[in-house]
Amino acid sequence: MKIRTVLFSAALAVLGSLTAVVPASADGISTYYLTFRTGNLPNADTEDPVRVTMFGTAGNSAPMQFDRDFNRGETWTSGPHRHPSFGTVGYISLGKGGRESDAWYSEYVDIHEEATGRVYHCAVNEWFPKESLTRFYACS
Ligand SMILES: [Ca+2]
Repeated sequence: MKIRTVLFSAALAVLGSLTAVVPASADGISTYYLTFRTGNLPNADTEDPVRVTMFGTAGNSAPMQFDRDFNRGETWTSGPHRHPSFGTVGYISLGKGGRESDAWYSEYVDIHEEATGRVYHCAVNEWFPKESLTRFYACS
């Protein structure tokens, strides 16, 4: 128990030093825009819901769900989304529901953080099958 407490404190200290170098708005709330690129391939579009959670050095976003038609060859931006800053974005989980049994080809998800001006590129370049599926993708 003692060792766990020490490790936890050390982890908090590391997180604290990481967040200290990331500029955020005065109230600690950041504004994010998410851009989804759907491939220009036959059947690449989907009517199934798409879900994203963003993971950073200081926590993660709430799970977000997008209930809309993602069209073939489309680049679509969602936002603004206001959320407590979670530091430098490292990866996302990207999922697609299976309600409509509609496969989807995602090329990438870009995350624009307004306060820092940073754009994180999360390359996907994969099919999501008809069934519900969630995978993790690195962002840089
Ligand atoms: Ca499709």
